[in-house]
Amino acid sequence: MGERTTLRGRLDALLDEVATITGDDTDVAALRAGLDAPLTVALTGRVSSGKSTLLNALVGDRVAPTDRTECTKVATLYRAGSPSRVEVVGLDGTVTEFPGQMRGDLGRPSSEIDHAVAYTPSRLLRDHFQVIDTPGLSGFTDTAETATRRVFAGTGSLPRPDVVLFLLDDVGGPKADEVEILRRSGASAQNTILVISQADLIAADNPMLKALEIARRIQRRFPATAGAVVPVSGLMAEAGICGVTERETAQIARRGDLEDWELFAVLDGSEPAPPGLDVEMLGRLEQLVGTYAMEAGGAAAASGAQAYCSWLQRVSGIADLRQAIGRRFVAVGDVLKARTLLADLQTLARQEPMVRNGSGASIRTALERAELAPELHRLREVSALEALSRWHPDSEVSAELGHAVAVRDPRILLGLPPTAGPADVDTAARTRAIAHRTGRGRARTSAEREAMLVLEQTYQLVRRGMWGS
Ligand SMILES: Nc1nc2c(ncn2[C@@H]2O[C@H](COP(=O)(O)OP(=O)(O)O)[C@@H](O)[C@H]2O)c(=O)[nH]1
Ligand SMILES: [Mg+2]
Repeated sequence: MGERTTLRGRLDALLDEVATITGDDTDVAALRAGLDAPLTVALTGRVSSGKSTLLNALVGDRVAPTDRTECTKVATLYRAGSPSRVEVVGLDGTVTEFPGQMRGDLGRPSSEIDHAVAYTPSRLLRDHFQVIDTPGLSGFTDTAETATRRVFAGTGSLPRPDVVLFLLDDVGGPKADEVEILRRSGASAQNTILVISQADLIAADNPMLKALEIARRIQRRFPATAGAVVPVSGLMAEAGICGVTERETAQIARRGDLEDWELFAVLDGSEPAPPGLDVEMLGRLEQLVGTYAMEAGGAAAASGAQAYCSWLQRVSGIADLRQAIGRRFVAVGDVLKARTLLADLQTLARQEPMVRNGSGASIRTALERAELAPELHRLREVSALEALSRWHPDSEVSAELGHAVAVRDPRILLGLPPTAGPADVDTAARTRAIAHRTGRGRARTSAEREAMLVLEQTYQLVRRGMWGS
């Protein structure tokens, strides 16, 4: 299989074509760089839902300022770079820069700022993803909706996210306004992960377990809105990853030695603190790890800081979130990037100079041709799967289409042993293709009919050796 037959190869050819049409390489070079860029993850949700805390946990460093009061006033892109510095991009296009980490005061009024870019020497950022932290949505008003839609669509100069983490801070799941915003913003199982944030606050007893039950319930209610619903305590993850000192851990262990009544008496000042207990430090720890992690983590803390930090990470749920992000990306990451590119090219084709000099129409023609190319068939598979999970989640072909999206080896697709030869693959693919062609008449919804059409094409491509990795 030559270069020509890969998704990336076809997208490169499309970009070459667009560069010829516009006679300008700079736009195209930026779009090509987007295909090579690490996955872009955006965090959105209400104010104080824990976005910045979770970002720090994902990045593995306290790079984003967090606060009880709203402090992230501008959308900020965190990407790998050294030394640490922040670029502030004004609405007027001017860029100012300061050394060090992101902070609340950016040296200009936030009303004049388009966005900021914070460069941080982080291995995770360099190798795996870049992250956009958005200002909180304060109540879901029209402006909030516009802001959320901009996150999904990619604001002017910020990259369009491949995956959006939508933080829910209410155990009831997305409220009506949030559901509406998600629906209208283009959230789907392929590009959205719902995060039950601050999961340690959900209940006094066993909050993480309860959060898991809630997550399952939400997943069943909104199969088409999110690819996963993951409960996470960003605070516990952040503390566990960024570290708690031995002295702090010793305080948590010491606290665990006390009876409840003793502790309350000490905290409200009616009893003097027993030897070795530092009430002031306990207060700070409450902010650092949260009440639940102090109460439930006493035993782990007794084994030292390292044991306590791994307990924090394990219980926080952050590994599940990382996995959910990774799974989306491994399965459909290149498809998401391809889609982002096509959307960006549509935008380019609509720009004023392009429309005026006729390049816009030529770009659109090139796009339409590319969209029909066999190399872009996976985009059609993912779109059909999205439509199916939205309109007909219990369809008989859901599992088969999901399988086609998730695997790359034709033999695995067809359930054949690794030893199966080309003739076996051809026979099995032919049978399936025919089944979908004849079965289409019995489809119960248009989403199901479309899915069967796409699957028939899938098997035809398998027969021509044009499907798979
Ligand atoms: N208990 C607990 N508190 C959290 C958690 N995540 C964030 N917080 C606290 O909630 C407040 C707002 O967090 P922040 O990350 O700044 O929210 P943002 O406005 O969405 O960026 C801060 O005081 C955090 O310490 C969490 O998982 N558990
Ligand atoms: Mg914030």
